[in-house]
Formats: sequence, structure tokens, C-alpha cells
Amino acid sequence: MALGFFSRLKQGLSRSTQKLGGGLTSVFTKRKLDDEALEELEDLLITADLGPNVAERIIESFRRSRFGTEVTDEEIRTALADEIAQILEPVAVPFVPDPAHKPHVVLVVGVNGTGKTTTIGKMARFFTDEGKKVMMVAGDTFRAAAVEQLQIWGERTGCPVIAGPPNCDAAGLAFEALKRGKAEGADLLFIDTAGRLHNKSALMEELAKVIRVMRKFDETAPHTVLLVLDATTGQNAMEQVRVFRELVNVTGLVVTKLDGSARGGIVVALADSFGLPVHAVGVGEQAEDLRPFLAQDYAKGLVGLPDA
Ligand SMILES: Nc1nc2c(ncn2[C@@H]2O[C@H](COP(=O)(O)OP(=O)(O)OP(=O)(O)O)[C@@H](O)[C@H]2O)c(=O)[nH]1
Ligand SMILES: [Mg+2]
Repeated sequence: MALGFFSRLKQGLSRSTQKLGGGLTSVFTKRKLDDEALEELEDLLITADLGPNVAERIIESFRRSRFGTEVTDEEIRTALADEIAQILEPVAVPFVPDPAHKPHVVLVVGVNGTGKTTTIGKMARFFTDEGKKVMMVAGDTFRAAAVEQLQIWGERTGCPVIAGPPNCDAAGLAFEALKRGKAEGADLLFIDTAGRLHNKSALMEELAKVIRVMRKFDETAPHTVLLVLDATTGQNAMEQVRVFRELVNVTGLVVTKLDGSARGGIVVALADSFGLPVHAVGVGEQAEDLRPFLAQDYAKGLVGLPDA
């Protein structure tokens, strides 16, 4: 998965790069870093979704270290990439299944359409290629299409998909799947969930029940609760983190659709506000389009700096 990370990420991030990196070029073509320039830079960072807090801190840091000096576009880009990488570094934590758990249970949550099912399919491919035994559970039992979609990923990756009849109880299904996963020595069990229930308390109840019932079989499950966020929703992603953290113990994030988005800066705002691990990023719809999240590469990609 690490091979060609930068080029694939760079391609994926190109719209975000245009926004922030392109903006930088027009602000700094050799000029003095004065109040006006700093203000323009701050606006640019906010427009690029890094959020007002991050923008302010970076500006203050530039003010302290470089105020009044002549800077080139290249210098600003490099300094900015360093600042961003520092924010991203602590959250760039790969997802590594714990071999002590057989299976390591991953509950995948998020609002509808963010890419939960696709991310499960991509992860199934990645870990199958690593030689792991992977199972998937079609826990979104409300939509027949949701079950079929996961089954297609099952065929693509050769991983079993545990599904029940329409509208069956997701918690019961997860329980059965966990039992089967243990019996068959699975390494990983991914549980897909419904993105939309009629209201927040119904969703909370559903997720709580899935967890409660699984714990009757393995009190340590789920071992990972992955919140999938769609980068194209920009600042809404922040609110989704807040809401889902009230519902479940979110342990990590995956940010998808960076390829179709100019809002890659949102990952910086997320890292700064929540400090939750970002396990991977989605840069396309195909199985290989899930990439590990690497702080330096991501920061360089955002500001439009070439690979080292
Ligand atoms: N371009 C792009 N498309 C993606 C990415 N991840 C997912 N998608 C697409 O986004 C759409 C929704 O993805 P799903 O995986 O069905 O999302 P979901 O969260 O399971 O949706 P619900 O089951 O409706 O809640 C699909 O058309 C995916 O192919 C990505 O990283 N890049
Ligand atoms: Mg789905």
C-alpha cells in the first residue's frame, strides 16, 4: 500500500493543492511578509478548510519568525508544509489489527454515503493481500442494496460476507458473525452499519445494541470503531465527529473522496480539534484507492510541494 503513495495521493489531492497551493502562488511572488500578506494567507488557509484555529496559529508562528522579511513563494510553501505536518504527525497512525484478538472486530460507522461500505471493501482487499483472513458483516440491514453492495466486495476480495434477511436484527447478525469468525479463526471482522436511521436516538440505540450483544461473546469487542468521513462535506465533517463521539467510542477516522474534493485541508482541522488517529484516506472508488495517511506527504501534497 505504501508504494506509489505520494503520486497517487498527489493526484488525488490535486484539487485541494490547486486551492491552497495555487492560492499561495498568487499571494507570494516574492513579497514582504507584512500584515496584509499575513491576512491574505490567513484567509487562504481558512478557505482551504484548515479552520480558523489552525490558521491563526500558523499566522502567529509566521509573524514571530518571519515578520517583515522578504519571502518567496517557495519558502512560504515549505514553512507551511512543516507547520501542517507537525499538526498531522500525531494522528498519522496506521490501523494495525491486534493479533491477540481473533478476530479483531472493526465497527464501521458514519453518516450515509460517506464511504463506509467501500472502505470496508478496500480494507478487506488490503488485509487479504497481507495474508489475513477477513470477514465482513452486512450490518446495514435496512437496505437490500446495501447488502448486495457488500456482497460484491465479498466476491471481489474472496472474503465471506455474513448477511441476513431484509430488516433482520443487526445486533443478532453481528453476534452470529463474531461467533463464526472465532470458530473459523478469522483475523478481522468488519461490521458495516446503516448510515441513516430515522433519528439520532434510533441510531444510537442500534449501535449500542450491536456493541452490547457482541460483548456477550467477547467483552473486548469492538476493538476498533472507525468513523468514515467524506472530505467533500468540509466543515460538516467536524460536526459528524462530535455527534458520533456522543454515540460511540470512536477510535479512529478514515477520510474519503479526497480525489473529488478541494477540501483536503479539513484533515488538518480534524487532527487539530480531535486528535483522533487518521488511519487511511480514500482517493478513489477502487480497491487500491485507500492509502495510508502519511503526515509529511499529505502536508506537501496540500501546499503543492514536490516529493522530497
Ligand atoms: N471518488 C471517491 N468515491 C468514493 C470514495 N469512497 C467511496 N466513494 C463512493 O461514494 C459512494 C458512497 O460510498 P458507500 O461506500 O456506498 O458509502 P456508505 O457510507 O456505505 O453509504 P450508505 O451505506 O448509504 O450509508 C459510492 O459511489 C462510492 O464508490 C473515495 O475515496 N473516492
Ligand atoms: Mg453502505
